[in-house]
Amino acid sequence: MQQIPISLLTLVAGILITLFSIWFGQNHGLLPEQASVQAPLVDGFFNIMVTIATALFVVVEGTIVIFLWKFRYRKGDEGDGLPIEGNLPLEVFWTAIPSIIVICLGIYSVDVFARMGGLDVHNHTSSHVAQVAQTTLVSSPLDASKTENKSLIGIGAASDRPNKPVDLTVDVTGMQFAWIFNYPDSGVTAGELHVPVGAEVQLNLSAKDVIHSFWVPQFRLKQDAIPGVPTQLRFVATKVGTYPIICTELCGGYHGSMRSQVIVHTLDEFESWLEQNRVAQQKPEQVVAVTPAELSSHSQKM
Ligand SMILES: [Cu+2]
Repeated sequence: MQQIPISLLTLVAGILITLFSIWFGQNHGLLPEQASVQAPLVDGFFNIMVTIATALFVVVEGTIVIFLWKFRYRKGDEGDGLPIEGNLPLEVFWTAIPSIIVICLGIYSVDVFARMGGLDVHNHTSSHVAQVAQTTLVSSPLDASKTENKSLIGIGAASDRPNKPVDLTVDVTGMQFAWIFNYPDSGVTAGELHVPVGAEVQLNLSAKDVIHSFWVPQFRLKQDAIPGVPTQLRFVATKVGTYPIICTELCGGYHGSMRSQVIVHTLDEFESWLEQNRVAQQKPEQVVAVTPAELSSHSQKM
């Protein structure tokens, strides 16, 4: 029987490994569900890395196993192994391939970052004359001064929606060991983040004591909250549901318990939640301040 040429075996193995890696890259099941418009972008990048890593793993580990078997000790073989020294073409080859892969991944990652809005961080707070905000409270100088955020760090408008106004602004404060969410347009403060599905949400992040990091795995978004340095995070939630908010910067002894939740509502649900909390949290002084003239003079002192 004739032997199968080694080049043909290599070709078939290459095709099988490629097909398996592509399949595994799409079906690894390592990530939680996608719940923001940014999530598919991040996952596309992650899946490509998993595909490449799978192929490398199978090739390297497979070669080790095959060679362990093929060049195993045979009875009576007491001689030395072949003295093999460097192989320049081979070394150039195995240096060039990873270099090209890493450069391509670098370019792709910057592209994903840009499409998520990482390169377009502006102060959008002036433009939040949005549907959601309108239903809650009249804009006032007090609100404007509160939402002032000159941050140029974070995630801004996604590149396919560069001029889309922000529908909802939330001031997020990180402190040892809790997140506080303040809705400047309605004066509501909460320990959990409530947002309407499909709305362009901007979080203005700050920290009271040490660096914290705001992370929602299902959104694939993460942003540091830094004392004295305002940061921002814009996102659009795509799925109604409750997702964890995790502090992902080691911030002290109870860092592990610094967790909250983001509740993504339908727009109707969100509006009734906001209205309920606005009424519940309204103090007598604030009721007096509804007169626009008084509001502007008071806001100077604050
Ligand atoms: Cu923290």
